[in-house]
Amino acid sequence: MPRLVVVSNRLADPRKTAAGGLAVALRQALEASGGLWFGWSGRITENGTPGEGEVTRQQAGAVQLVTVDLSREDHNSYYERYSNGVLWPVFHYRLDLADFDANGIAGYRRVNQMFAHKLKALLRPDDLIWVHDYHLIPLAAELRAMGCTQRMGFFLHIPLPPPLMLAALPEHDWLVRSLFAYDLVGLQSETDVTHLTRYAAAELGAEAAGAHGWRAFGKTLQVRAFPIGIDVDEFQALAKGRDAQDMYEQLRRDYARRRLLVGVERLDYSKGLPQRLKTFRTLLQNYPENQGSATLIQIASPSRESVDAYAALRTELESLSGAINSEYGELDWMPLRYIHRNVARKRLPGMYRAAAVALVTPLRDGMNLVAKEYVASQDPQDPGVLVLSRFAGAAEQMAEALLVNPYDTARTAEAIQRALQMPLAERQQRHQALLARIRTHDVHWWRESFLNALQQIQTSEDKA
Ligand code: GDG
Repeated sequence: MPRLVVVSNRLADPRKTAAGGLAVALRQALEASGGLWFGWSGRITENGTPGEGEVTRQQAGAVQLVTVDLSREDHNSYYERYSNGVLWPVFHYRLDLADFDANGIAGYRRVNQMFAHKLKALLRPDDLIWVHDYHLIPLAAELRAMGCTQRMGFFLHIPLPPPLMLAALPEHDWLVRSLFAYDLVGLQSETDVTHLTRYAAAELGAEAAGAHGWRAFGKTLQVRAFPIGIDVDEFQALAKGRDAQDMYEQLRRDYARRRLLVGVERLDYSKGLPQRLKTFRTLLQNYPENQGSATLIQIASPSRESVDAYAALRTELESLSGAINSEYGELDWMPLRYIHRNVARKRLPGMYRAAAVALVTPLRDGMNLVAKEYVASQDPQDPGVLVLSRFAGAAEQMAEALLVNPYDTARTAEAIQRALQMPLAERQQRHQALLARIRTHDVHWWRESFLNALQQIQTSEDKA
């Protein structure tokens, strides 16, 4: 195998055991090829010059970690204003939340150029380059402009919106054109693939070229779905650990006479949290037998707090959870435990296992790994039920979950009620089918399928 070069905005330190499945999977591939992982260091230099950043090199076993610092101005424009203030909302179908006037695009291009420049100096002719996520869409185009002909693949972790919505981005043409500098673009779902290829045909005049191939302005690109998975074995091992067991036993004790529901995510407007809390209130209202019993533990870990839309969401959630608890709470029971803090990863499987129902109801999500983690954590003899939004990429693979429209609070509440009352045999059947699928399509399968597809593409003579 050629040397693998992974580029992502942030690096997960592969030496830390708290790293998640994705970091573990990438580390294994990087170790096997003596690879290089390149990205932002996480450091911001207050008075740094835009477009310049100090490079740090570290060795972690067989893997070389190379990171670049960002100036305050670059961080602000590339990361906050453009990546998180424009691309994230548009790609999650939230044109209303995108700040198109924030002028981050110049910084976005500048940082991609700087990364390309620094990375080029480290590349070998036969490297395999794998770029991750929306922060770095134009990276390959910048590398090609500098004469790099290595094979390059890109994986988008977030959804790709329908063509007309993508076209709302002032820079849509430039952005999608720059994807054609890659040899392979991987997306989370078939829906995303359809959106990108329809956009390319309609807006760029691209034509189909063989299986998965699209050709425009003399360049050929393969576009395919590679739904990301979790490391099922690693997660199940975590579930057997002391921390997860303690969490499980404590929750089972505390809620022995009650039904536990759980939701876990970063506090983000794509995750449908206000709708979820309203749905939970509807459940208590429409099915009053749940009063005094059903308890939702909602973890919303802090995320991107400097972006305005996130601060507003936080206020809305605090007010909603206060209202639900004061309306329905009893002296000995509070319906909602809303926690705006990070929970240790080692404890998560215990919490998942103790919950009769998981609510994974994003308004739009690339994949959603929590849905898969919940399934992996269950006791196959007595599994809980997954209530999953049809708008999560995971829904394409997880049809045995109860699929819901999170905007429809009454019917989602009905689905939750059904989940709470589901007979054991049906729960077992659904869980067995889901577990089998997330096992075959785990994170290792994802990595290997992407890298095999990339390696099989002929070298990129038409790219430079
Ligand atoms: C992007 C895409 C796609 C959450 N809260 C805590 C915590 N988490 C962990 C979960 C899970 C991960 O974070 C979240 O993964 P998701 O897939 O749900 O969502 P994003 O962060 O938005 O990720 C998404 C993913 O990329 C991969 O391609 O699936 O669609 O948006 O692992 O367990 N972990 C800990 N404490 C928390 O409080 N320790």
